[in-house]
Amino acid sequence: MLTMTDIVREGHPALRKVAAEVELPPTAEDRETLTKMLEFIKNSQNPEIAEKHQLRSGVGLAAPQLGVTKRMFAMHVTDEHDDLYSYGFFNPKMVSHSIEETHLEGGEGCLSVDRDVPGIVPRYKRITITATTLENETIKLRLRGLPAIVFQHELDHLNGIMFYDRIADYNGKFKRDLPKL
Ligand code: K1U
Ligand code: NI
Repeated sequence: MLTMTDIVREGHPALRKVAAEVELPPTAEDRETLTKMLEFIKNSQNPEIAEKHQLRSGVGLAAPQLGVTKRMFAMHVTDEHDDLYSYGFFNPKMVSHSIEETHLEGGEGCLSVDRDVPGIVPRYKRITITATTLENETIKLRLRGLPAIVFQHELDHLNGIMFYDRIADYNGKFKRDLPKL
């Protein structure tokens, strides 16, 4: 099973690369990696397993976070209706999005970032995505709320983008708008 020692941290070059498309159908090795990533997320949300193996709780994990620069990620998250979005995705794409944006009030975190980075991370409120699943199905899904935010955070990892790259610098804008003394 994967543990926190398998996850690379800020400064690792894999987190800043644009990941390569996964050749489909995926190899047994790629399927195994993605299956383990989904298992890690589930384990991290199980208090007994998380405590035993010292796992930080997470709702998603992207292959570059393991140092593997391939376009695949896992997410395991429920929405406000308690509907579960549990997927391993190969070559995920966001095909359209709302104009309207949203954000998590408390900001975002990342399993590859061992520090608190406060700030609002703007995300699209509703997105339509396509991907090939671990079950080898090509799917098209509409996501909103937390599952949409998690999808965008993980997709960013495949493009070398960290959540804090997107933090709106409201304070800086405010300062620039003030007249000079
Ligand atoms: O990609 C990662 O490092 C995992 C990360 C994903 C994520 C965090 C915040 C917003 C969107 C996506 C985490 O899972 S951080 C910790 C976490 O468990 C969590 C975050 C938001 C809501 C609920 C839990
Ligand atoms: Ni992250």
